[in-house]
Amino acid sequence: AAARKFVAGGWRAIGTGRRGERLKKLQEELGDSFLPLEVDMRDVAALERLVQLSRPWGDIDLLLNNAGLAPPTDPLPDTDWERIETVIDTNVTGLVALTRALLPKLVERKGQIVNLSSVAGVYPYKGGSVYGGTKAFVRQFSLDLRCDLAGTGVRVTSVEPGMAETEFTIVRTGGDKQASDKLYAGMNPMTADDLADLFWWLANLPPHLNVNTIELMPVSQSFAGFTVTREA
Ligand code: 8X3
Repeated sequence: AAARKFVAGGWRAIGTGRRGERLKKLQEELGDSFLPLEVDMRDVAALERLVQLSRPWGDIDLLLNNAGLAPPTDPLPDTDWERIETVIDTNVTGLVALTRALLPKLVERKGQIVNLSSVAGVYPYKGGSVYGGTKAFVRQFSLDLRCDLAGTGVRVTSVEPGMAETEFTIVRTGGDKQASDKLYAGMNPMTADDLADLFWWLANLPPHLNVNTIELMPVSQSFAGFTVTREA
């Protein structure tokens, strides 16, 4: 959705992901303004090679760190280590590695970094320990990065969305489309396009403005308070 939005607005966009076929399809739709790159966020060496991109693709004005996923909401001891590791490698290690690799280019262009955190990084919920932990990392990483970037003109924002109906829950549940449909049924969740509009807004703010964090939810999602346990 973000690639569509930015290309429609006259930008060039590089789309990275593991599923090359999908990226190729998007290129057929978007044309020469879109460069598909098959990359796995868990492959740090491949991320570091992105710095070799030549012009015009190597002139990077905006890094949208969107890749991320959640493990199932099972209690921690019941969750496979492999799934936990994939989440940490993608949401934390991959995001830091890619940001680190592209920073010199972003500094050169006085660019912008938009990191996808989550409301789960601020508000705890049952089964969210690893996911929420990674997203709290993304939020704090974004804020601290601003200290390193003082004087460079590079902007950094932590975007913290609540429920958006994308593939997020299908991935979290290990491919259970019915569970995903049930979760979002009748609650009017945010969409990928809502988020793309937000990214577009952030990218078009005057260069002297930095939105540090921005949190958004669908109106139908709110808070459930604390759990209190009592002795019988
Ligand atoms: C996911 C947000 O509210 O679906 O980042 O857990 S929520």
